[in-house]
Amino acid sequence: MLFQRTLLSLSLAAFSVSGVSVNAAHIRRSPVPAPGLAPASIPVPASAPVVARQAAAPPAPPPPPPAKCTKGKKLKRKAWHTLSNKEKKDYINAELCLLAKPATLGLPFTTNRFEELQSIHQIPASITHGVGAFLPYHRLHMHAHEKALREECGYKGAQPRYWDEPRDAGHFSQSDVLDPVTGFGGNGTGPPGPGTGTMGCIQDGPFANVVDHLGPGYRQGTPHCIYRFVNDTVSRMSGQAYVDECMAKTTYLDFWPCVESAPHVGGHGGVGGKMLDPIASPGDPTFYLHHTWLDKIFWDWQALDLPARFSDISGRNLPLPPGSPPPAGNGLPLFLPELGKFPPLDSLVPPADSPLPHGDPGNTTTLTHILDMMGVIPSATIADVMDIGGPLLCYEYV
Ligand SMILES: *[C@@H]1O[C@H](CO)[C@@H](O)[C@H](O)[C@H]1NC(C)=O
Ligand SMILES: *[C@@H]1O[C@H](CO)[C@@H](O)[C@H](O)[C@H]1NC(C)=O
Ligand SMILES: *[C@@H]1O[C@H](CO)[C@@H](O)[C@H](O)[C@H]1NC(C)=O
Ligand SMILES: [Cu+2]
Repeated sequence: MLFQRTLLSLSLAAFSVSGVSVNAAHIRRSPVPAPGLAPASIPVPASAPVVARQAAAPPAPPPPPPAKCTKGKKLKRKAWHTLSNKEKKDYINAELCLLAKPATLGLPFTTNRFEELQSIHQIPASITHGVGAFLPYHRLHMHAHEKALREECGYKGAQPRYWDEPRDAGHFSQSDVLDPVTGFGGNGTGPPGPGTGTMGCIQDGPFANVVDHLGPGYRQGTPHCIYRFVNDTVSRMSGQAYVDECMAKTTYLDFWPCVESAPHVGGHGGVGGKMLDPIASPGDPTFYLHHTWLDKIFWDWQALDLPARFSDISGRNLPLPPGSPPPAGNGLPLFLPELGKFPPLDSLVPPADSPLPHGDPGNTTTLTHILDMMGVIPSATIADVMDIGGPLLCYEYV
């Protein structure tokens, strides 16, 4: 039991922070102002080129407010297994299109649009996991991915489909999601690629030849394949009993750690490999199906008590130190993936210039907390994403 607890806290605290400091370049890039919170430590270059550019150019007009979300405009997010083969193909082709589009934002070591979406998960990972912003951050990240598929790759379908994981819990290896023909390819049965340790590269499906430049962990610039290590036992933690355990929580403070532990780890560890990398896992496109399912759980929970749960947000802003005790469960067994072999533990230490949270008055996550999308889409506050039927997001689960 002690062993299991240590592992769970590792799997959660893989995200833990040690010695973060403000990344000034990253904050300057943020289009959302943080009133009164601009860190005094941002270095001003001697030649002050930023100031000079600002003086020459007229101030940019504020972006127009998002249009009202009406019932007819809501994008309908459906479960993957309910799609026709044509719908599945359209989604996968749009993902391949993101992989083929060049990167333009200057995010380190990114070569394409898909990696830019991965990068905005990797860079701030220490302030988006093990903290109150975990669910709102991933909600906006799913939306950024959806917007890119639709607006840049001609995807017409209603957005990131979700993986109805309780249906496949305990037998992920048989899931439609991992189908080699109509899905994302199967287990990593091939030889390990360079920099992947012992994890096998995926051999079939549309993503078998993808080369990813981000990860393991916070490492960058080490090209590798998508590797997987499907573990059906670990996938049991995506089962309905684990979801129900979270749905019964009555406050966000109890709800988010519940979701972040069993159902979250069930999907990441059930697929394994790249997906088990808490920092760089968006390098496996199944990440978006998994986190869209977690977002549905978040919304289903909010919908149990509206309007109160449009504003129920809390939690710490910085994760607990590694080795801290995991959140208390209610006795459901945990089937934790074997950690330590992959990703290498030293790749999970955040770099010293990792961003710090901003937008909150203190150390607790609030509605004014800023979710920084680093230029992939405009940044937003947690308040902006609490209602999936609000003007910014405008989608529903069907
Ligand atoms: C996935 O592949 C690995 C070997 O690469 C194997 O050890 C593991 O059992 C496989 N998973 C399943 C569910 O078959
Ligand atoms: C799958 O995970 C379980 C639970 O951690 C572990 O006991 C088992 O050895 C793993 N299976 C493989 C093939 O690694
Ligand atoms: C936030 O936490 C830091 C580090 O624990 C502490 O130094 C600081 O005083 C706290 N700030 C507030 C407003 O509580
Ligand atoms: Cu994440």
